Amino acid sequence: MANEPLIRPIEAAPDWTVPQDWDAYTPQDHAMWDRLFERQASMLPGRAVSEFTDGLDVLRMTRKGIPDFAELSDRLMKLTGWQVVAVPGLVPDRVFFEHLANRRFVAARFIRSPEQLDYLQEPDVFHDVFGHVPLLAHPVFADYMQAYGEGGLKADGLGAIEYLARLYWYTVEFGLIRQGDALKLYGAGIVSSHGESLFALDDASPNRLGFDLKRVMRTRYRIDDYQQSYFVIDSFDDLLNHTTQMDFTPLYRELESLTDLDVDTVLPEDKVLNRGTQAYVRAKML
Ligand code: HBI
Ligand code: FE
Repeated sequence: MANEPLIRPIEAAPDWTVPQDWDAYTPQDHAMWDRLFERQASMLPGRAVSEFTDGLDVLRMTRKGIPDFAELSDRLMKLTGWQVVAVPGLVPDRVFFEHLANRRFVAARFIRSPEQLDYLQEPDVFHDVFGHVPLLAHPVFADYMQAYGEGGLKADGLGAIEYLARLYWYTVEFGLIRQGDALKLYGAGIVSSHGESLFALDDASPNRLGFDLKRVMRTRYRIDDYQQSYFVIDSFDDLLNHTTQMDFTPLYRELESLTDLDVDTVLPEDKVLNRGTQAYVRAKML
């Protein structure tokens, strides 16, 4: 999350966009995309929500190489009215929300180096495009992302960005969804990570709790390792209803009077699907 001041590079437009400059990618860049893509595409069917894998197909993302944002935008525009625009890296919160509210998804254009195969601090084009873009082809999720951007612009004026950032974190980035009796992945931070795609579904360590808007907005998150709690939605319709049928202003006021919750807290009133052992973090602390 962008808390430190960011400086707009001189080559970026006032809205922070830059040309993707697709022709500048090297064969090594494309090979890195293909390597990451193949590793995820072979394990995600059955683990990721079907809307995610459908998105890869309808957007023709199954073809080799780093996607051309202009071509992706053409396809997305016809399906849900979204575009993908390139930015140099993290952008200020307001700029980010402004783009989302206008159905533009901002994506990094650089790709990680081989040393960063499994972990990198800043989102790269694989995280941003493979992780986030497929669900933008789904009409309900597409509307949720726009509503999030609009909510962000309002939250900014109310000093409540942190609460809204938590909602983004525990849904768009690290969300799980229930389909029938099974849990599936939909968060971009999970589906773009090989390790977390296994951990989030299969490991006994993390809590898996039913989604509750106020509960999520109270909960801190960690940016340096796998999550210690995941929140499970029942459907994308449900998620959209939470954000569009509610005025968050009274909720923010209430949240200010409540304590923040730690990453591993389980409350008596939580809908606990799995109570985590937290063995993964404990082992790391030894
Ligand atoms: N910028 N490029 C980029 N990508 C993000 O996901 C992003 C950002 N700036 C701010 C931001 N996310 C978050 O702080 C908001 O969700 C609150
Ligand atoms: Fe992301």
